[in-house]
Amino acid sequence: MAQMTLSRFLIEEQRDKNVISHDLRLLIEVVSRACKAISIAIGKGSLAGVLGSAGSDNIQGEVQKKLDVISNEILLDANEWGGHLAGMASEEMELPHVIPNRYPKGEYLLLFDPLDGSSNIDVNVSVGTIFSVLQCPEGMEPGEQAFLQPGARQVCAGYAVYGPTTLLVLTLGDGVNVFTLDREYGRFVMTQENVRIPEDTREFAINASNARYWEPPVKRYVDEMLAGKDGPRGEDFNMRWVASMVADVHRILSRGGIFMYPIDSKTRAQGGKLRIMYEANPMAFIVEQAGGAATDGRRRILDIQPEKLHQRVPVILGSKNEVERLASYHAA
Ligand code: AHM
Ligand code: MG
Repeated sequence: MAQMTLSRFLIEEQRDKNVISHDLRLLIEVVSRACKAISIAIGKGSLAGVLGSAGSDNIQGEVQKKLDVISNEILLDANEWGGHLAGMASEEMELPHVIPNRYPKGEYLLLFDPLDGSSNIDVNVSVGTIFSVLQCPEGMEPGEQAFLQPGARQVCAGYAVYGPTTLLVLTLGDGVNVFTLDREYGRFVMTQENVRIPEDTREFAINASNARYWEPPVKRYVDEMLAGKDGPRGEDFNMRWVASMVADVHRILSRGGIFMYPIDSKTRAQGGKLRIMYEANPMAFIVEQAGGAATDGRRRILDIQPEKLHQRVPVILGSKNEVERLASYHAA
């Protein structure tokens, strides 16, 4: 059979299965093209002078890397003229981006973290783009309020991971598929269909340097894993932490695992570390669609009603049985 390119896949989802609208197909095509452009910019690295910091801070007070700014611009430029969007919001911008009046407007809202894990960029470790798509509520202006919908309302979510290969992982709410960038032809080709996350795992991901700040349930859970064969779990566990959420989540999608950025006394005042709208929600949607689970410890992430665009949230996601075990420690 001919290769299943992303374009063909999307056309069939629209025309044959009626899973997506014409405009949503266009939106995903445009986002995938932007991810290709980001992949090319990242791939040039020092040769194009794109590494290092941009000399500015973003709304979260974090230092912006040149590639954070470049990736944000690429996504904005690619998406504003197509007529498929009502508005866009990004980790790198305080307020939603207004579609200029000279362009037509559509019904979708696009949210993104243009370059997640960008602190890894200068050391040549995998980074990625995370995106989430919502519908703009009818009759509502695409200001901040329109974006504040629980993750369960997402109509599409995905991420690109710029690693040894560039991958695009996508869900339309009907399973998860993985597409690999064929650099010679410049197109994404489906390389994994309907990915499933194993329900059990012996691998965990957490920034252990925060251990002294953790809450008792997280401390208990990690201590039990660290005790290995001799502890209550009766088996050994392995730890992996890339510090790029996309890379860590992609490993979990590929072979199982549990990812944790829980609430702790260091991040309590700000509500957690990761952002709900363009990090936790899209990843939670993908993970659930692949048979995994995602919680903040006490609530399903996708059920949380966000109150602010840049709101943070604790995140625990991955292999179902492990996520449920840690949630049960929170409930105990
Ligand atoms: P970023 O969006 O500014 O890159 O921050 C998010 C990143 C995640 O990719 C990763 O999981 C986490 O922050 C890393 O945190 P830490 O610095 O504690 O290892
Ligand atoms: Mg991020």
